[in-house]
Amino acid sequence: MRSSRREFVKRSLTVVAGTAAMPLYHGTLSTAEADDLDRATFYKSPCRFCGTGCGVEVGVVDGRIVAVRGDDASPVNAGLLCAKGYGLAEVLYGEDRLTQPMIRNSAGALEPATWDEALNLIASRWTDLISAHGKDSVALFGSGQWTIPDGYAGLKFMKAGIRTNNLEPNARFCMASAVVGYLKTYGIDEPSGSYDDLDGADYFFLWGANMAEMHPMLFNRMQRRRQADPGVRIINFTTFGQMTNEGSDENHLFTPHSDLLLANAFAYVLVNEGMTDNSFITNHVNFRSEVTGSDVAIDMAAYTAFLADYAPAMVADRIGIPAAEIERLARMFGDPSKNVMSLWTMGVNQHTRGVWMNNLLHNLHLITGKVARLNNGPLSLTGQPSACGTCREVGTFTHRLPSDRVVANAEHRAEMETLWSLPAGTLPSPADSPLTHATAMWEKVAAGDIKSIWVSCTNPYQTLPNLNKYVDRIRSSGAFIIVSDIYPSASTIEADVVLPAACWVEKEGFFGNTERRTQHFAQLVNPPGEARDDTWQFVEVARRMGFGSLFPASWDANLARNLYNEYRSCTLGTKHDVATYDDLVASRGLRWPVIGGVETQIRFNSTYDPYVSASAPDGIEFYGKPDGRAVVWARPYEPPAESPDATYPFWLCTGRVLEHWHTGTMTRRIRALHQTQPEALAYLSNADAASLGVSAGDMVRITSRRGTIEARAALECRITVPDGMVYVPFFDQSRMINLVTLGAIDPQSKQPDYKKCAVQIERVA
Ligand SMILES: Nc1nc2c(c(=O)[nH]1)N[C@H]1C(S)=C(S)[C@@H](COP(=O)(O)OP(=O)(O)OC[C@H]3O[C@@H](n4cnc5c(=O)[nH]c(N)nc54)[C@H](O)[C@@H]3O)O[C@H]1N2
Ligand SMILES: Nc1nc2c(c(=O)[nH]1)N[C@H]1C(S)=C(S)[C@@H](COP(=O)(O)OP(=O)(O)OC[C@H]3O[C@@H](n4cnc5c(=O)[nH]c(N)nc54)[C@H](O)[C@@H]3O)O[C@H]1N2
Ligand code: SF4
Ligand SMILES: [Mo]
Repeated sequence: MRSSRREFVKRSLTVVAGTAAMPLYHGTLSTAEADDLDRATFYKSPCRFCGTGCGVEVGVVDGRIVAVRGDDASPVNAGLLCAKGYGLAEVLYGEDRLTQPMIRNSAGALEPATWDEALNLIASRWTDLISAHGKDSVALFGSGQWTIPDGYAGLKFMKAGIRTNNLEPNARFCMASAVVGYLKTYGIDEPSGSYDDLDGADYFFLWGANMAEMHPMLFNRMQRRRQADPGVRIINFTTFGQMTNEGSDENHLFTPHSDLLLANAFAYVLVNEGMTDNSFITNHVNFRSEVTGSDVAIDMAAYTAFLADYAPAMVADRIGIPAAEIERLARMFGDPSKNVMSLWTMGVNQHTRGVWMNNLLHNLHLITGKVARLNNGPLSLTGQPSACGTCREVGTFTHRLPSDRVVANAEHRAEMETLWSLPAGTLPSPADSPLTHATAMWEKVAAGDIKSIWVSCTNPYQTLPNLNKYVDRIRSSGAFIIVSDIYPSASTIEADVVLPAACWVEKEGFFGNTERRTQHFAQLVNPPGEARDDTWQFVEVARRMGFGSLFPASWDANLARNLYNEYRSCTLGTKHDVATYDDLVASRGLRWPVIGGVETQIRFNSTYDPYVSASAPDGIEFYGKPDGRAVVWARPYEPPAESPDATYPFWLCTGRVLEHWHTGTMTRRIRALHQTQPEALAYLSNADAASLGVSAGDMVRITSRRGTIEARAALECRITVPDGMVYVPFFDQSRMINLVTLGAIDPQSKQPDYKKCAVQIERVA
């Protein structure tokens, strides 16, 4: 009975997408017998996977999830889901779920333990370390896959309890450049517009985003827009061919890292051909330059002079796109009769000048007035389901506090101390506890300065760049490693304590997606065995360390809800006001700022946004900046940290494929997805393969100055790379490409560049 129930039965799944390259489905995918499915009760939840934040309906029978379908009532996806969304139920039911805490014994083996033993051990080790080495000897490394209460509890525990700034998320590797980009340009994080703009824009420019595979639902909305209006165009700038190419009208391959030239060349054309919106510029824009760390005001004339180096004819060869094409595309962008969106993801953010590249894209919209207006705007796509809601809005970074408050600002710390009823001076300033971004934090662990780190809902032993720099040194440093996960992973292997976590709808939670939408989900099923949610884990250790007053016992019956309510109080009046608990339970999410229960579709525009002052010229005010004006930044080209040379002649680009989520811990347990992509391949061009003597399926060795791996070669298939490049996804624990990647970071956002480094390739004999 049980095993037949587990058989994967397809029920009326209809492919509805615009292109074969990017299937979206409508229907119910169920593991249940027909009778059982009839008995299922369906509950709403946001999807566990990507930052799109699709609404799913989860069918439960006898305490088990038996079906998943798209939520017709969700304004994000209107009933459709991608293949990962349909795999959600299987994520919970892999045979090797972690169900019991484990502690490494003196013989070096992980041994089952009780929660009390595990939590007491963590609390006593951390208390001892803090008294011997100070509060900055411990650290918490979290995740954009944390719920809002997980992140809020983790932040309060570390900053208000332990009083250390040693808190960072994996989101540092993901959208730190986008955050600093928004802050530098608008003075406030996250986009002005929303997904609604996808339904009305005329031209979509993709600047380094494989949307068909990574944000399939949003690509589908663009396809629907394109089908409805023959004038719509999708222009895909990319460094290699992927599924997104098939759904785009134009694909333009550019040289890695030359995007800085390309965006400035666009600006050159717009400015020099009079395609700028001068009244928008006069009313809403300042020009600044921050080339060598000195941030200075400039004017339009100086900006125009700066752009002189970026005439298409002068830079086209280095970009790899003909000058006439760049001019044609820039004119499309500037056409005053067209609504234009820019979209980008890791191509732009994982970049040693990711912040600059973000600013350059905002520039194009500001000089043409195509921002803060319906169907227009730059939209940075977020990767993880709550990178926005948890990491950015709650502020689970070393330097941040809730709602764009920062640790370095004494007033912000004081506001949080008041909200949390803490004595003045409780929250550590950067002088009390240094700000340590993610890769620097791991360097401190490797160097023995941080003596213990708690890894929660992330898998850094597979995803940190340049892993060889860290792993052996961490082992010999003797650091005490705590890992909370739902499955065994590259990180749990290294742990001294493993904590089994409850996943997604095994707990109550809240996620915040790319378009500022906060969404609630209820606990629908029990976690397996003794697994417990991350919030509970933090609260329990905090209490055992004497910080119980931060998390009153009276909250316990509704811990997530109480934490959310307290978090909400930190957002009120900050222009980040999130919705009430009840409104979230009753709705399919609401986009902040939410004032009087009403969400905000477009920020900075008085038609939609109550924070815009009545006197704002033409109803637009970039209120994140004191003078209400956004900044157009002069940002020059700067070469990448490493480029191919005679010894390491290939570009290595790394990233994802449709079927897998990051390190594959979840998607490798979704049978259909795992079977489609069982191992990570090394994608090569035919010409390079021929000159290397490599055929499809041969093993190749990929070596950089930092490390080496072997992988099977793939040629001319779904992913096509230009000559001189190899692409390797990072989902496969047996093909750890981060042994090879570069650790270089953007000096402003501290985000690593995983998209380019130099490697040599040889056939494995
Ligand atoms: N199926 C699936 N979906 C996911 C995820 C997943 O693991 N699997 N993860 C989610 C997360 S957390 C994230 S961050 C997103 C990632 O989403 P994406 O960023 O779309 O995906 P990646 O594979 O990381 O990056 C591939 C892109 O990088 C661009 N690129 C490479 N080099 C350069 C360059 O020098 N400049 C520019 N401008 N672009 C360049 C390529 O052109 C390509 O479009 O996906 C989210 N969605
Ligand atoms: N080479 C290369 N490396 C990259 C990137 C790249 O493009 N190229 N991209 C970077 C980016 S953008 C990102 S976002 C990171 C992602 O990097 P990671 O966050 O390290 O990767 P995930 O596989 O998402 O790890 C999440 C872990 O949490 C576990 N988990 C799932 N649900 C729960 C839960 O509810 N609680 C707990 N405690 N655990 C849970 C999963 O099993 C998994 O092991 O990778 C970065 N690394
Ligand atoms: S597009 Fe993203 S949020 Fe939507 S179903 Fe797919 S993985 Fe889930
Ligand atoms: Mo990400």
